[in-house]
Amino acid sequence: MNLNNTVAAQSTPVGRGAISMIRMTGDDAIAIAAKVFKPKKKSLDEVGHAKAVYGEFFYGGEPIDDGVATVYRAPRSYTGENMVELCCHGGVLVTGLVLKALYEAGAVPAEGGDFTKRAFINGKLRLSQAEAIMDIIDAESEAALRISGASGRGRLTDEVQSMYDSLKHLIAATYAYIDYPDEDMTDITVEQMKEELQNLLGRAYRLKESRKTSYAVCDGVRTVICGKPNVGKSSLLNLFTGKETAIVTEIPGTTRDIVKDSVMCGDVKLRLYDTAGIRDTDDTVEKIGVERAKTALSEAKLVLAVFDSSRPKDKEDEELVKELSKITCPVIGVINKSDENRFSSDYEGLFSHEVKISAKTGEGKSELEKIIVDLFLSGGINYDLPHIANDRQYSELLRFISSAENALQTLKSGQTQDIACLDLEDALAALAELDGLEVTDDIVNEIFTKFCVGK
Ligand SMILES: Nc1nc2c(ncn2[C@@H]2O[C@H](COP(=O)(O)OP(=O)(O)O)[C@@H](O)[C@H]2O)c(=O)[nH]1
Ligand SMILES: [Mg+2]
Repeated sequence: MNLNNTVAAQSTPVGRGAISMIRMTGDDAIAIAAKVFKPKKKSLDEVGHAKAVYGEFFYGGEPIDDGVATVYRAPRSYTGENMVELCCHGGVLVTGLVLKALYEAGAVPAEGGDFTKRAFINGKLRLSQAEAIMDIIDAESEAALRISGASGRGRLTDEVQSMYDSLKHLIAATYAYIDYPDEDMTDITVEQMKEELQNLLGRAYRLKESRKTSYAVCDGVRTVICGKPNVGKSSLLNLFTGKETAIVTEIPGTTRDIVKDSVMCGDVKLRLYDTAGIRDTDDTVEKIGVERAKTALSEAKLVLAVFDSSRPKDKEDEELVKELSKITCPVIGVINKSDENRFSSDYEGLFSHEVKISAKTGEGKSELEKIIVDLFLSGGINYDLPHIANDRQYSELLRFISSAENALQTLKSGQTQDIACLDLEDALAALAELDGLEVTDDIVNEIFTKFCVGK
């Protein structure tokens, strides 16, 4: 990426609003802004770091609006470069003209994530902090916000850096043993090395656990509602969402396409998939729906298997139970229509978790929510601990764990340390990549393209 140019973009959502904010970063940010924005009293060049001034915007030599400019000076700004934030009135036309004036004065349009990418490249942020900014924007619950907020402030960075430093120290000691096997060159013994490695692995296992929490709270659990037709799957979806998300009728086979929505269940975010009732059918459209339901089941992280307790269990129910026995994720038996319950005993004991519920009256909903929260956040959320936020970080962590375990095994079996060293080096590289100490351009680009323009 070219860091020599100065980029500008609208940071507030595009559309009519009270105020628009346009951001600019780069060497010439202040000089370019000075051509478009004239403060009432002094020139923009004289404005100090993190100071705001009132003034007028010009396009083609004519004043077009009035507003505020805030100046940030390198290296203390968000990006580490000179930056200006311009606030004008939030009209689509006026914002567009201010931007156009900036482009004509020498700025180029910023791409998604350019500001944060520059902050990362200029060493103002680590990769996990940059990723956390995206998660803060996307947070849908206070719990999600608290987890990403802590990472944004460097909670994960601090942990990874501290593990990195310890491991580096270990590697240096290992090299000293290799180079001077007969001399007492280091302050740590092989025994202490094993202990330290065990300690680092303990910290890594805790980080591994933390991904379960961030997955449940921030990403959301892919939850598939399944069952034969007419048992109340769509009614259950609607009970969760609190609105008529899916069509409910007494006609079997109403739902064909998968109907999706996200809801909070305590601090657990559920990404609900309401599916077509699984049954043998000659209806072409319904058949496709049943296929989609089966595919959704294979990708589920939680299954709500719904049964109709107003009717006796039949062959279709039994086939579903058989089908679900092959699934590895948790399955909760949802024994529905408790308001008309005559046959609920038919459905008891089919799964390790079950609940009697009425999607019609809402009875039993809180028990179902409790089961889900216990499954995914059993010990509650410890906000003091660092959290792994995404699959990219997680895969580097797993690489660290596997290499560090190999190294420990090598030391324990009494093999020479140069063998352990190869694994230790790989474990170190995994930590470096986890938080972007060393990371390829491709990965950086991939991460930042997911960002909004102007962030
Ligand atoms: N009495 C009673 N009827 C229900 C309940 N849940 C759903 N129903 C009814 O069962 C029928 C099928 O519901 P629906 O949600 O469309 O089932 P789906 O085919 O599994 O999605 C509708 O007539 C619903 O009103 C319940 O808890 N109690
Ligand atoms: Mg339905």
